[in-house]
Amino acid sequence: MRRVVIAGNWKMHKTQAESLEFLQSFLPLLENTAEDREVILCAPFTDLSVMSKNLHGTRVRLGSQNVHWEESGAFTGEIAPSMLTEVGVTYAVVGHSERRQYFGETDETVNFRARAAQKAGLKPILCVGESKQQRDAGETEAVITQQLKADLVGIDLSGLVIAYEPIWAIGTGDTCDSKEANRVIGLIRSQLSSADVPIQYGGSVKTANIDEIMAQPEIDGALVGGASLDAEGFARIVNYQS
Ligand code: G2H
Repeated sequence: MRRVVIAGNWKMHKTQAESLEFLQSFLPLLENTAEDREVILCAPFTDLSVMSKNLHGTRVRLGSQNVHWEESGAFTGEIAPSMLTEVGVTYAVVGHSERRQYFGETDETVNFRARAAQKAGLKPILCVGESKQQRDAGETEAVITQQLKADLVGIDLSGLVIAYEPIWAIGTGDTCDSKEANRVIGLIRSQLSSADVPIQYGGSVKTANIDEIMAQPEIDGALVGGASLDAEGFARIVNYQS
């Protein structure tokens, strides 16, 4: 039985004060959430410590939005795995398309980050997905196959979550058709040597489409950006109707 994993990716949103305000509204809304749903908030680095204190004893796990592969050193602007585990972080997003697109991440650096995360006891949420141009050229399968091959070198699949995020559906309101997302996620699963890896869909997930997305048999959860910023909205997503 695969796990259901719903993660909010706040990107560059929310100060510490705003993150605490969110939790105050959000946590009570999880009282009746099905036991088998894992709930994660991937917050900006500056929020993690204070959030961790406020999440103690709750079911919500914390995630970072990136992690470096070295433990320390002259890497301005980066964060080490142990700095994250020390403040109670459990998950680390790696290879988000915004990192690949705007910050020069390659499959090689994504793989370094994922491996270092696992070595430190963090669980990577590895993002893969094709661009509009690649989709239009019929390259979706080839692109994803190549990403998986390179990103998963040396990775222990038992501690991994994968997020399929078609780049053209991110933050655009242009959600990938749920059946198509299901198809690609099935393809991703067929390339893994373990059948147990939770695979999420990400890209304009919102309250209006979460039930349909989660009804798809291959989809084990969601990585939610914009719609995770509002406590009531994200709680509705976590409490999707199955
Ligand atoms: C995709 C997603 C979260 P959004 O990046 O990772 O963002 O839901 O805003 O499309």
